Amino acid sequence: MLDPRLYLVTGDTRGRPLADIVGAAVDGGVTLVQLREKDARPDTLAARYDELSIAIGDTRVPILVNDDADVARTTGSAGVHVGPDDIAPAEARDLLGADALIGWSIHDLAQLGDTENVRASDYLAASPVWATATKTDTTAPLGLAGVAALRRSMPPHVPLVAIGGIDATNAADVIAAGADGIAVVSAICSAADPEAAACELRSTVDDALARR
Ligand code: 3NM
Repeated sequence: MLDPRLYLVTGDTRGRPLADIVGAAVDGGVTLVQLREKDARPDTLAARYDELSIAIGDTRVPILVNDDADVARTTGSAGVHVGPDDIAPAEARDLLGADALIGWSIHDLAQLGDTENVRASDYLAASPVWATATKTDTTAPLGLAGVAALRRSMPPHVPLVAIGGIDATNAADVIAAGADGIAVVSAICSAADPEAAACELRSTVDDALARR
């Protein structure tokens, strides 16, 4: 079952072991994890997946792999998240099967016209909401109005997560704009206390969802 409320995408951990950060974040309330290591070779990515899988134990929090559907398949991960430079969601679905979780980055309203790939996706990720130092080669920021416009134009049953520049100070605004969850890198990976950061974000999201 996909719970998109608090989605941790892995990134710079300030020198701390990634598995420790992810384990702590899941203890703090993360509901979904994406292993994202842009320059890693497939075997390194697979080894990292195994570490994360051990770190989250029997919590059943799904771990998706960024970009690499082959690593997602060989590791037995929950699925894959793909963007514009990767294979399409429909292709990932063919490769990974009906039970896999497939996420797709959405950068503008026009992309929603690609109904085959929208249909193949379990969630869409509005990206980026705001400019972020974590990833600078993004498309133009959507802002809250862009998130709201995507939500209005999407199939209602498809969850929308929002990514890019989100932290505890603006997470509630993103949910109020129509996102069903937030995806963050630095707000957790760079936090001095990742478990506490996840806990704060999760309660902020839950409160904002309850107010809708
Ligand atoms: N994808 P932070 S922005 C991984 O726009 C990623 O597609 C983006 O990092 C996109 O939470 C982003 O530190 C990084 O702002 C988000």
